[in-house]
Amino acid sequence: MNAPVFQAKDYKSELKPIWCPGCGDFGVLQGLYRALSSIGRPPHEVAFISGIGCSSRIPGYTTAYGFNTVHGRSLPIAQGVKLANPELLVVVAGGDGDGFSIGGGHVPHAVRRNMDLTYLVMDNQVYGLTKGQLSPTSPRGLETVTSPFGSLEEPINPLLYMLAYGAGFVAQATPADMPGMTALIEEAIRYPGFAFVNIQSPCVTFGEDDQQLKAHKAKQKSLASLGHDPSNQLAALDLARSYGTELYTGVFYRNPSPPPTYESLVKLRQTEQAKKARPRNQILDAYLQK
Ligand SMILES: Cc1ncc(C[n+]2csc(CCOP(=O)(O)OP(=O)(O)O)c2C)c(N)n1
Ligand code: SF4
Repeated sequence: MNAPVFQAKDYKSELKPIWCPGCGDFGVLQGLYRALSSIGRPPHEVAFISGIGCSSRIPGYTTAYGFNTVHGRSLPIAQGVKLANPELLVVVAGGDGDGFSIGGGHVPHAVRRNMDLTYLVMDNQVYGLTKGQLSPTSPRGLETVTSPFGSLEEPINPLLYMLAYGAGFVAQATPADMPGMTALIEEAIRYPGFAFVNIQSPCVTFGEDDQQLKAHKAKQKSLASLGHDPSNQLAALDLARSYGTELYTGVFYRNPSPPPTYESLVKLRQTEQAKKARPRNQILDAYLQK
């Protein structure tokens, strides 16, 4: 077998991660480097877009283009980047707080618009960067600095959200299974449309305890080993209901007939309009003729 054109180390920047020792995000970053190496796109053809949080530091740790944006706004900015340059491979990364609290309102619109983006959420069930407050995925009863007697709220279910909004690719992974997680990231990136991977990435400092990776290893059940057919959306919805109790890893749903992406429809519209050559399209025509 030929060596990959770009190796994992080619995507690694000189900036040293400042995550706490043992943080799950280290594993996620390694998996990302490896997935990118398998895909083989050069770093300058890749862009990482994130919000704010420990996990949102990822763009700085890669040699790809990167934009560490504002809290909860990674998806709108990533969509702008993709639309401006559809040739870029755009990966969006961030935490459960960034994605499902402050950024939660953007999720359904990003999903229904269906751009070719990969959204990786490092779900650690707390706000890590701001020192361990309750997050939207914190389990009921979790004691945090903002819930010292235990959370009274039901967590949201990111897998069900994404499936219900109509995402074409929905998966879950854990860095406790590095080969499995790497393969899922690669598959999500290759999916031609909006793809979501919920990565159970423990916060060893403010999370439930510092042994979660070990617990994940023992607890995880691969959907493939259960005989799940990822083209079966109803079965995916049913399995996703176990978020928080079971740790299912693998592809919950992959649309067997992916619909056109938003950027491909925009391109089509631009071409049609240019053909009509109405005066109001002069600027667009000039742009297309460049
Ligand atoms: C508008 C705004 N509100 C609040 C904050 C403070 N803040 C920064 S990161 C963060 C939450 C981080 O949690 P999460 O997104 O789950 O990422 P993690 O650090 O756990 O990886 C908050 C509340 C901010 N930076 N900007
Ligand atoms: S606070 Fe938690 S999420 Fe942030 S770097 Fe430390 S272990 Fe990771």
